Amino acid sequence: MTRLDYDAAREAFAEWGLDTEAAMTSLAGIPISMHCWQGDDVVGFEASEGGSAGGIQITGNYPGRARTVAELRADLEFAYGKIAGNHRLNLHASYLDTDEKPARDELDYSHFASWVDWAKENDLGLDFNPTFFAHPRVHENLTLSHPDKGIRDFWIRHGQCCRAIAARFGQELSSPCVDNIWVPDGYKDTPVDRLAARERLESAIDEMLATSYDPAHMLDAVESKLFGIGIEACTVGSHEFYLGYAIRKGTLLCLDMGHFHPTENIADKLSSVSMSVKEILLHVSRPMRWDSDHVILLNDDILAMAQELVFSDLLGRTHIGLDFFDATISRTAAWVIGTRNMQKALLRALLMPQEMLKTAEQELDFTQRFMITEQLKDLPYGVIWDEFCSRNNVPTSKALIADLTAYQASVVSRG
Ligand code: RNT
Ligand code: ZN
Repeated sequence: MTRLDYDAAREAFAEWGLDTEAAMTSLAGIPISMHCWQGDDVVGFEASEGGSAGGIQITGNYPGRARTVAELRADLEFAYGKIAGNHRLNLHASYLDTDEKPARDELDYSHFASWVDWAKENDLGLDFNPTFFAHPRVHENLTLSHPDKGIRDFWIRHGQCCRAIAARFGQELSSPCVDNIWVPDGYKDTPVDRLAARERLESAIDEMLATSYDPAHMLDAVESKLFGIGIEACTVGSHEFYLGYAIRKGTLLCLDMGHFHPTENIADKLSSVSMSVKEILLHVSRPMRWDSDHVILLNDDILAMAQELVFSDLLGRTHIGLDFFDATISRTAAWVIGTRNMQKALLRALLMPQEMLKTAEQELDFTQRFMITEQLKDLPYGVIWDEFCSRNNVPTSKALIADLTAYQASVVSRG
């Protein structure tokens, strides 16, 4: 296939003082935590308990859904093989691999040990999430903030097991495992005692986090949300709730791009939040009118997010996780294209004349800033991307489409 001239492109960037070699090296070192749940529409491998999905909605019935751990791993191996760099897998507790049928509050490392073996074989880090949805003990969309102590305690125990598992993941893989807590708790109609619900949630999380683990093994994160289907009026774990919690208790804060009002600029939040919390977890997603979890495109929202990470020097303390699930297209194509879009956005951010732009702004020369940002858009970013992929032995352009299409054809017969 024709490849455009990298040397000419490198020169075009050099004229702006930009080093494409350094940018490619930086990009190769940025791990992205790919979420397991795009591979099977958030179904998981429990001897299915069912119950409330907690406001998460998956639509579509595209053929090829991974139905077993082996199928999911095969799909993941294919996907990672098309993505340059060493990355991570973000597992949910519902993706256990065992012949036993442990209840959610009986999970232990043995139920997930094969994932660690697999992660080692594939040179991947692991992140983890307790699963507070799709279970009969999610009652009236409430878990950790339920008025019934028995229900709260069940979910506290679940969270505790998951932290122990996550810490072991981090220890085994010598890389901290982010354990992200998201609960669906909320109300369809306007509650009258939001404070009581939030106080219950806070003390439940406090209890869950009471055991401390070595941060070299495990990092706790908390994820806020604005609303979900069936939880329109109030989410107990709102943004303000968890922002305050993370600041006071020293946890990571997870910002999911779908969990705010659709017109809010999530990229804008990073610098502010970074002044008060040590580390951030991102759930890069694409809401469409609501928290719809569409696959991420290389669009303005993602570019803005990547630019903030680079310009505010936040890559060292931000864990980039993805959170989308679309069952109307090939699930492996969604993983590969979505993850590569995140990388493409980072590459563009790494190839912007930061100092030039910051100086213009500092001098209140908004005309310069405007002219520069718009002229940059004509630079041959695609050529650098192709070079990056080629050096990392992953395909681009029509060759990538051919590979994704062929793999999808190979899984189409799954029932
Ligand atoms: C739900 C949250 C949460 C989930 C995953 C599956 O609204 O975004 O992160 O998507 O835990
Ligand atoms: Zn999320």
